Amino acid sequence: MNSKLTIALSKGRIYKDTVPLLGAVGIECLDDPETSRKLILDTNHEHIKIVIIRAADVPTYVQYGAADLGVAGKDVLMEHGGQDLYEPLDLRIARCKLMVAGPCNLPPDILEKAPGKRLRIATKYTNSTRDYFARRGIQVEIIKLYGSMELAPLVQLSDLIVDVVDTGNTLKANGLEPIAHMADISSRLVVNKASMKMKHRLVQDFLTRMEQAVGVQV
Ligand code: PRT
Ligand code: MG
Repeated sequence: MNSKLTIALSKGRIYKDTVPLLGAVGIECLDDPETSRKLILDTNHEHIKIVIIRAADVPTYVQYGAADLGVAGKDVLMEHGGQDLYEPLDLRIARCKLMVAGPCNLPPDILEKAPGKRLRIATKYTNSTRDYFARRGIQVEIIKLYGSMELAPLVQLSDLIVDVVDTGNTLKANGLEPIAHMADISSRLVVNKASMKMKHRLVQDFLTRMEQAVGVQV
């Protein structure tokens, strides 16, 4: 039986919030991704490695089995579609909300009242945005961006944006406000389907201990 485990994490929020949970199950990183340039990090367990990748790439690495496990935001998982992944555990970290937002001076019923033209929406969450508006029968034009969505309405690139919001300070600082709540977001532990079968004992043991760590955390 293959007894190695690879866990995919992204730098920043997710790494910062996952480290205490891993610590609670006895796994410690021997390198700090914020200061090291290494992309494969050793841990205090010879057979457990951590790979550091972009947040949006975590589901892809786990889907293809390049990592057995990963931690990804629900926003990223909804966008990916979740093919070939199990999503067994809500880690309740990196919480935020996926929201439609726009300039503060817009009429509050902007979404219900068709403004006579298609609303333009700038976002990196194109799939979630398309689904959300299609389910409500609202015609929109979606403009794909890779970041700094808050800028788009300020320079008339779009009428609205769809983005994750935590404190709302970034919206406020740019004269924007939330218009509709699309989903509550937190990060999930995802597992490759083949790893779940082939490394069942190892993965199941890890999951059980992580579940306990999450229980203690809340
Ligand atoms: O940054 P990079 O382009 O590499 O990738 P990423 O933005 O996908 O990664 P990262 O690390 O920024 O976010 C990882 C995950 O954290 C996301 O997929 C979400 O699930 C979750 N998360 C939680 C957030 C936030 N809170 C959050 N506030 N992701 C992003 N933000 C952004 C927000 O969009 C705003 O621009 O942070 C900014 C500050 O937010 P406010 O509302 O507190 O001002
Ligand atoms: Mg970011």
